[in-house]
Amino acid sequence: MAKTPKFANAKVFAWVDKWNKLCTPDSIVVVKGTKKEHFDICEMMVKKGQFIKLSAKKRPGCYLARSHESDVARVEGRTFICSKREIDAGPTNHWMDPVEMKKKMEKAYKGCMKGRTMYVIPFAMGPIGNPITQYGIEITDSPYVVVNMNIMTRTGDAVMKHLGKDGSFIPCIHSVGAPLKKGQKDVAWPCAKKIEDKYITQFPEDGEIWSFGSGYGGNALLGKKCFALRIASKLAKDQGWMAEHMLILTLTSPEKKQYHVTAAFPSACGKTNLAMMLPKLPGWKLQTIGDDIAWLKPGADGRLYAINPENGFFGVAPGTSNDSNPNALKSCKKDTIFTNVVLTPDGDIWWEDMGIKAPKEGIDWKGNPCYVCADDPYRMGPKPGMTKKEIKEMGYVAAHKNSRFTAPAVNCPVLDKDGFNGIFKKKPTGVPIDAILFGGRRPSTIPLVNEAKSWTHGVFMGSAAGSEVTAAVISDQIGQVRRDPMAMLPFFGYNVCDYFQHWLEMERTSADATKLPKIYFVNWFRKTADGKFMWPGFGDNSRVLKWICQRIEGQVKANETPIGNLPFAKDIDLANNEGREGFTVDPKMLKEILTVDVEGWKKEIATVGASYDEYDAKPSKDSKEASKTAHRVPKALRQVLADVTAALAK
Ligand code: OXD
Ligand code: MN
Repeated sequence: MAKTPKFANAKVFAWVDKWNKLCTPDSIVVVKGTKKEHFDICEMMVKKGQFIKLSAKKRPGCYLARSHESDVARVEGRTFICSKREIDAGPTNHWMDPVEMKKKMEKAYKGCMKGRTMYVIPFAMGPIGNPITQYGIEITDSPYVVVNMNIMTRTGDAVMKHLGKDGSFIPCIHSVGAPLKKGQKDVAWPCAKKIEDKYITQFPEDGEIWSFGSGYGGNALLGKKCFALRIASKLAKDQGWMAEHMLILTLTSPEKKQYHVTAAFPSACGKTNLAMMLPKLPGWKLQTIGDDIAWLKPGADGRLYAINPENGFFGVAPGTSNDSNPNALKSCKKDTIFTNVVLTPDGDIWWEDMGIKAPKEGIDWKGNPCYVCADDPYRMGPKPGMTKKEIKEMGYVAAHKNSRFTAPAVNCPVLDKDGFNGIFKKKPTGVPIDAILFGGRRPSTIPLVNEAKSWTHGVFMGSAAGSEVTAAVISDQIGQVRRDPMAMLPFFGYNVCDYFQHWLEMERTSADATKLPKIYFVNWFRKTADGKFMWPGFGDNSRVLKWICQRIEGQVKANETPIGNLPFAKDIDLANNEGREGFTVDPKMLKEILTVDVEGWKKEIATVGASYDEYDAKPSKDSKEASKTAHRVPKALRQVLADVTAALAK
């Protein structure tokens, strides 16, 4: 067994020592966070066949990993919120008694790091020293996790120094769950092969994260979903702030006025694209602060101030192209880790809908050869000369649908450096938020943009969000619409009803509720009956952002409808409405996506009501508790539901 290293912070020592004794690794490395250490680990993985080094000319500092076929996305079915009482995990989470879960998992962890190195990663979620920032210590036996954490969070000595002797942190333990016998050769992607052997467990009352059996991003990079959303949402509720699945962007008008906007869309619904968008509207400038997570704290002036707790982008690769997101492509030009994309013969990478012609041949995400399609130079198939139709019928993709790039935020050409560093007007406050957007992939009914009539109405809108399930999760429901309140369904660290109440509380407890952000619901994904997108999306979304800014300034009137305030079509600026077919706004379609589809909305509202009923009714061991007002959908939201239902019936 390795000797537990010395740490100035006694709690860090105790955490590492506990897991050293249980997991019995061969050695222990405390991550320093230097560039040299990062690339030494990458090169060590190349030697072991776990990374492929990409061309130093085309992709300097970049590597490719291929995961095991069972380990390609988050595993919601194996994700647990282990609060003491089931009712506190709520109806949307899997729950197990924390004592039982710890016992069960400790059995799995016993000896699980044999033959491996245990890495201790001190990390910060947010700029070190910022008052909104939180800290963590992740123990892991996965070097893939170490180098991804180096990109996605601020790691190493600076964090340890900041923690000092008694600084507090969220303790995290992760193992791929694949010990090695003496002399046994490691595999390219160690993990527990059976889904039921994987556990992604949050203990909200202890503030601990235990993850076992998966090496994939959201299951293993514990700073991200487990900490920055699940554990942080509970901390935020207890302490009066918010941890949300939101991008943060800075928008500057031609008059040089700055706005800060957050947007909550479900996984793989275009947060990264909006966060880095090139506005089509002349004179407007957009900069990125974050693409996935926002932590928002109320300021003394009543405004909400936000930081991006992350340090990089863990973006979905397929579909990222020079059309959809040139800034994301630039962000992964160097020092990036790619997972499950295609390797080209010249040491570069490729994926579907990259807007770049496929190489004649390559190696697909499973490590098998793949070949350019016979009748579409932008597709690849598993055999030479296959047609697009044949490839589609097989359901074959050369890059996995949830293949990813892990790119440092500093690579982003439009990064708002001050905002990213949590600085506003030279102070480390985070940036004040002017508007909050909710959204999802909705082919019908939901208009292009809809403004909430009040904070409570906005909370209702968020609670009613729904979206098609995407490949970001292992699921048999991909493509079906599911309710995904505030895009947080997989990430609530506590009862969804209490979470709604917490949102409402933000208004009640605000120092000046008139300064809270305005709330909008957007939908870029409306389709015609024959499946064509009705709105071009991407850079054209700047037209919607402009309308939102004008509403904030009180410069334009809105169409006050039963579902909220919609723009008049004439107020959507169509300047520079040029582009390829499908990338221009069709004024007829615009009118349609700004019209309330009353019959569609009646159905929509009925399903929202059904989701509320489900949240209220789900029986639990502590259902008696649930009969009180706590842990039930707040009355104020039920009231909005009733009001909208009545208004639609008129
Ligand atoms: C992500 C996700 O990886 O939401 O950001 O799944
Ligand atoms: Mn996400």
